[in-house]
Amino acid sequence: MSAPLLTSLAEPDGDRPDALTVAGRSCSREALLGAAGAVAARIAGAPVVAVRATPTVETVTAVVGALLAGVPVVPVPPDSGPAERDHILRDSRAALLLTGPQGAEDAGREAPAGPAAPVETVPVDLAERAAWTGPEPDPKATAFILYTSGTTGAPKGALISRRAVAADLDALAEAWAWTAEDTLVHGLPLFHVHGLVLGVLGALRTGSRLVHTGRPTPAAYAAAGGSLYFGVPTVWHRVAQDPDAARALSAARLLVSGSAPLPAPVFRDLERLTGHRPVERYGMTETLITLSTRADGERRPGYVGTPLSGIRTRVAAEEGAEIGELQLTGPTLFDGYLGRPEATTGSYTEDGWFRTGDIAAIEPDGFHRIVGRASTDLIKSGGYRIGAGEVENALLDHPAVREAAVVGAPHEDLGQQIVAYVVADGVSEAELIDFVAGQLSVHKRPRKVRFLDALPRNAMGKPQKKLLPPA
Ligand code: MCA
Ligand code: AMP
Repeated sequence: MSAPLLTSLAEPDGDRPDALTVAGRSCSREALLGAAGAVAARIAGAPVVAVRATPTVETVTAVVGALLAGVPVVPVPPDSGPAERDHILRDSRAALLLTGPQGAEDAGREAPAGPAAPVETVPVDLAERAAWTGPEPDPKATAFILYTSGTTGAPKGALISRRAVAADLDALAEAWAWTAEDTLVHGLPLFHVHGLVLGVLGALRTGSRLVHTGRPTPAAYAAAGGSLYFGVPTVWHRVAQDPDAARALSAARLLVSGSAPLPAPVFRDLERLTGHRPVERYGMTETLITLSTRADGERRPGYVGTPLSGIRTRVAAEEGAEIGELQLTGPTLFDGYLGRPEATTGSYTEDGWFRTGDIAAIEPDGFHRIVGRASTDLIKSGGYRIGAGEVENALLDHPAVREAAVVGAPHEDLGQQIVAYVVADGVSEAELIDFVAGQLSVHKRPRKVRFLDALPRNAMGKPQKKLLPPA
């Protein structure tokens, strides 16, 4: 029989009532396992299940239940509008959508309209308990289908296997000396690799306590009293702007940044205020985390360290150049994009290395530096990956918009902010921002809209984003 993916649940610690805390609600591992067992019994045999990924104990229970039963999980961003949610549900063919109790989880948020795709909504009830006795699923089976943006078109579903998750979490535990003695704290969304795979499954595999703060605010991080903290650079920038909150993190063991480049000034501010040089690590939905600095090693501003155990990297540089596309292989790589064999093939070189699309350099001592992305049409804003094409298509769905070009403009807090250039009549900036926020996830909305008489185009009629006026 294979080893369990969620090691710590095999021997739940019933005496620790706060093994898991999400947005102020706690439960023991035993309670989590019981409630997840009831979910597993309810959905066993389904080909795939969607989870409305609010930051709640119910979401964790739903994900754990699906993993127990060996049913692949499709996390759905809780604020996604009809266009994005429908695409995810239809493309993944999820017939079941697990949700928390409506109301409690949506406090202060407008209730979204029911899903238009043909799915049955299954509420997760934490009071239900069942002992799950099914066998540990095949490590080669899919754990997650994670929807992620490309440069054009709608997001693609990356197939992440159970063994890739296990390999990545074990490599990270080794690099960060992450053990059951740790208390992990973060407040990241539960529909991406960072918050869900590392931030939830990592705790359940290593056995560390988890405090999910609901939102990743500096005050909540300061109050949580953890030993290990995860954040995207925007979160660390906000912590560094709040010296009292930052100083409260001095007692931690390790501060970890990832999902986007950590600006060197933020690295230095954190060191000055907390006494910690943050660990920076690099990853992608398709590869999980592949490079990191280490708990017992040097941490250098601007560098993402060395390959994790089992990962090999190379830089495909032009003759004489030191920078080029970062390519990699290893046990953490995905199994392709659901239903898109051509996109899957296109993401590998002929000799089988994954093409990250990131431009990198490798120093003689093996430290990696991410220089930027090959395509300007993939935007990173607040640590979220957003395809310019998806936002352009959403804008073009508005009846008043005739042309649209979307770019990521440098932004001190978000890294990049989404700026839309449109040719449109009789519509305001606020209306277009709300329109995109309503169709896609809220974080995909442009923060600024600029109105032009025409988009700059070349002789072939192709829009020239480089010639757009400054944001
Ligand atoms: C604002 N809001 C609106 C609108 N404007 N709602 C509807 N329509 C509008 N026009 C509301 C939002 O719903 C939200 O409400 C509130 O305003 C604040 O939203 P926003 O301003 O967008 O938040 P922010 O402050 O800019 O968010 C910063 C953040 C966030 C918290 C750092 O960007 C974040 O969570 N980033 C994490 C991304 C991440 O985890 N990436 C990992 C990808 P309310 O407050 O009610 O919600 S995995 C990855 O990259 C790889 C594998 C790796 O290496 O990790
Ligand atoms: P996603 O697929 O949302 O997981 O985004 C992956 C992308 O995030 C990578 O291709 C990089 O462009 C970026 N990224 C993640 N971590 C880092 C980092 N530490 N430094 C620079 N870029 C990063």
